[in-house]
Order: sequence, then C-alpha cells, then structure tokens
Amino acid sequence: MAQQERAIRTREKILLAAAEVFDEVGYDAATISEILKRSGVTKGALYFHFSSKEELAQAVLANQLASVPPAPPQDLVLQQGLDETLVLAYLLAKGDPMVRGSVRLTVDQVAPGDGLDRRIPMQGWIDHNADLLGKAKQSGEVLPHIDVDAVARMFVGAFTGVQMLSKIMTGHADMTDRVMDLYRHLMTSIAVPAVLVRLDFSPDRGERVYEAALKLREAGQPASV
Ligand code: XVR
Repeated sequence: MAQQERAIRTREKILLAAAEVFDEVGYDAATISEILKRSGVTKGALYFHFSSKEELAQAVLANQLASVPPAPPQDLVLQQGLDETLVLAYLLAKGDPMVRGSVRLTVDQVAPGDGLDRRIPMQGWIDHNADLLGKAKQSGEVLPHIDVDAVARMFVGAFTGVQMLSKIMTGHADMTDRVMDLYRHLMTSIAVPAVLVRLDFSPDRGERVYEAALKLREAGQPASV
C-alpha cells in the first residue's frame, strides 16, 4: 500500500514537472531531459510511468478537469457553474503550472500530426457543462427554449476565447475580469430573470471561492462561501 502511494506521488511529481515545462516552452520545444531534471525523480522511475513525451502530454491533457478543485455547492446551479469558472480563471491568473500547462497544450496552434488528442479535455468540459446546464434546466433556472448541448459547447468556446485574449494582453492577470464580463452576458441570455438577479458577480468572489475550494479539497468536506 505504502509502495502504491509512493508510486502515485512519483507519477504526480512527474506530471507537474511536465506541465511546468509545457507551460513555459510549449510541446515542441519541451524535452524529457528537462522534465526529468525538474521532477527530481530517477530516469527509471520516469520511464516506468511514461514511455514518451507524447504520453506525458496526453496525461497532462487528461488531468485538466481534475486539476481544478471543485467549488463548494450552491443553492443555484448556475452560481455553482460561475464559481467553477472563477476557480479556473483564478488558477490561470495565479500561474498554477498544472492548469496553465494543460491549457497551453490544448490551445497551442501546431502543425497537424503531432499525435496529441486535444479533444479529450475539451469534450470533458462540454460534457461537464451539459450536465450542469441540464440540472439548471430541470430546476427552472434556465429559460425553457435553451438548447443545453449547444450552450455547453458555446461556454467552452467562449471561455477559451477570453482565456487566449487575457493571456495575450496581460499574461492572464485580468482573467477574473474577463470571465465576469463574459458571464454577465452569457447568463443574461440563458438564466430566468429571478435567477439572474441573484447571481453573485462580485470582483473578489474568485479568490474567496478558490480558498473555499482548497479547504474543501483538503478536508474532503464542504466549506461555505
Ligand atoms: O467549460 C468551462 C467552464 O465550464 C467554464 C465555461 C471551461 C472550459 C475550459 C477550456 C480550456 C481549454 C482551453 O480553456 C482553454 O482555454 C469551466
């Protein structure tokens, strides 16, 4: 058991080092030797877990959704969705290497045929959003004519757009503001009026939700925001 735990921790160390390097230099310029150096594990350990740079990148991509700690539950499903987005925005702004590395791998425009399947995290977000929006529709938070699957995709596309804009303009420093602007507009078009007025778009909500999400992850139990 202890051995298994050690193996998991070693794998995490390697993934974190890989994400860091992918974030800094991108997939093409990243090298296994740099990842090895950063991780502090032995060459044998690295190759035991991952046999190639491609496998490392695919694992960082697969880890994208799990690298965002769940936000505390809220009465409104749409507030829950907004909070999750704020946590993701906050992690990008703070420079969290796992999130930044994974997101960079997803969106970097590269020559086709590098073998990476970038659809995995994107499909994960689409499914996650569809699930959340489906619940919001069931509880009457969302306008009845809304097409949940279409909106689920639109959110991922729109988030990706503001993420790239924020990275280009400010190195992600203004992520929270960009996400708040985006959500004010998106929520206006999907939420019923009574829910819309209850949503909390305060500028400091991102940080508060993030702190609560961390506590929740550490303690394994809800903390309120
Ligand atoms: O779907 C997402 C949220 O529900 C907010 C809309 C986030 C999608 C993030 C996609 C990720 C991949 C590339 O960001 C990129 O820029 C949390």
